[in-house]
Amino acid sequence: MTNVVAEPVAPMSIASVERDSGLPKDTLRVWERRYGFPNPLRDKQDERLYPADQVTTLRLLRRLIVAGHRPGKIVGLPDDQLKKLLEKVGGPDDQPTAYEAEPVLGLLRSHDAVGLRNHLNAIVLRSGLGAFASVTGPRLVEAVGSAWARGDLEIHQEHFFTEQFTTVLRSSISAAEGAGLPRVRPRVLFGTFPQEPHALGLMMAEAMFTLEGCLGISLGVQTPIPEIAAAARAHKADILALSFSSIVPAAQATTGLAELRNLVPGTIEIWAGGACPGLRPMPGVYVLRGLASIGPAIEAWRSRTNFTE
Ligand code: B12
Repeated sequence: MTNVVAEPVAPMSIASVERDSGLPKDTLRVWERRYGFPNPLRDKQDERLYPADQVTTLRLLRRLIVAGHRPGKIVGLPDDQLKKLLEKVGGPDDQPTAYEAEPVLGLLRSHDAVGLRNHLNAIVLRSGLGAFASVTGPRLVEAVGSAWARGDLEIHQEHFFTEQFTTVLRSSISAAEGAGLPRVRPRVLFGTFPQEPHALGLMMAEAMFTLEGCLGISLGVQTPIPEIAAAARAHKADILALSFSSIVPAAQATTGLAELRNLVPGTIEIWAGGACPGLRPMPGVYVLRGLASIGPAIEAWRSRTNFTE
C-alpha cells in the first residue's frame, strides 16, 4: 500500500478566501476585529494570509449563516460544534442531499401538482427556510432549468414548476414573517428593473432578509425605475434590494442604478445582487454577491446607523 503524504496547503489571500468561502472581505475583517476570528497571518507587505484550517472553518460558518444562524452566536465555535449545527440544517457537506432534483423532476413529468407542492413544503419543513432559499431551492431551480434546456422537460412543465416553487417560497416567507420574530428595521423594498423578469433569486434574497428580522415589502419584478423610487419614498424604505440576472447587460444595470440613485434620498441605500457579472458598486450603491453576505451586511447597516430595536 502506498502512503499518500498530503501536500501542505499554502495560506490564502483575502481575495481568494472571499471567492472560496463566499464571505465578503469586509465581513472577514469585521469578524477579525469583533470576534478575534479569523486570525490570519501577515505576509511581508502586511497583507492578510489565511491558513487552510481557518478557511475550512470559514466555509462551515458561511453555510450556517446562509441557513439563518447569527455570526455573534457561531463565530469562534470549534469545527466539531459547527458540524453538529450543520447536520441539523441539511447535511454535513456541500454534496446534494437526498431531497434533491430527481423526485421533483418525476413529479413534474407526471404533472402532479399536489404532490409537487407537498414535496416542496416538506423540504422547507425539514431543512428550514434559510437552507431552502439558499441551498436546496437554487439547486432545484437550476436542475429544472437544465432539464428543460436538455429537452427533458417541456416549457409548460418548467413554468409550472416556477409557479409551484414561487407559491411555496412566498407562503414560507409569510409564515416566517408571522412567526413571532421581532420585525425591525431596516425596512427593505424588493424589486427589479423593467428588463428583469427573473423573480426567484430576488425572492430567495427576500427570505434571507426576513430571517434576519427585517421589514420587507416586495414590488415583484419589472417595475419602472421612477416607480421604484416612488415606492421607496412611500414605504419609507431604508434599503432598496434589487436583483439582476445574467441577462442584464452591465451598462444597463449601471445606468439604471445611477438613475435610481439620483431619484431617491441619500439616506436610502441601494443593495444590488444577483448573477449579473457587470454589477459594480458606486457611491450609495452596494453590491452583494450572494445570500451569505446578507446577514453580515444587515449587521453592518444596523451598527453604522446606530439602529436600536
Ligand atoms: C426560471 C427562468 C426563467 C423564467 C423566470 C420566471 C420567474 N418568475 O422568475 C422566465 C421564463 C420568465 C425566463 C425568461 C427568460 N430567460 Co430565464 N431562466 C430561468 C432559469 C431556469 C432559472 C432562473 C433562476 O431563478 N435561477 C435561480 C436563482 C436562485 O438564481 P439567481 O437568480 O442567480 O439568484 C441567486 C443569486 O444570484 C442571488 N441573488 C439574486 N438576486 C439577488 C438580490 C440580492 C439583493 C442578493 C443579495 C442576492 C441575490 O441569490 C440567489 C440564490 O443564490 C435560468 C436557468 C438557470 N439555470 O438559472 C434561466 C436563465 C437565467 N434565463 C435566461 C434567458 C436567456 C431568458 C430569456 C431572455 C429567454 C428568452 N429568450 O426569452 C427570458 C427573459 C426575456 C425577458 N427579458 O423578458 C438565461 C440567461 C443567460 C444569459 N446569460 O443571458 C438562463 C441562464 C437560461 C440559459 N441557460 O440560457 N427565465
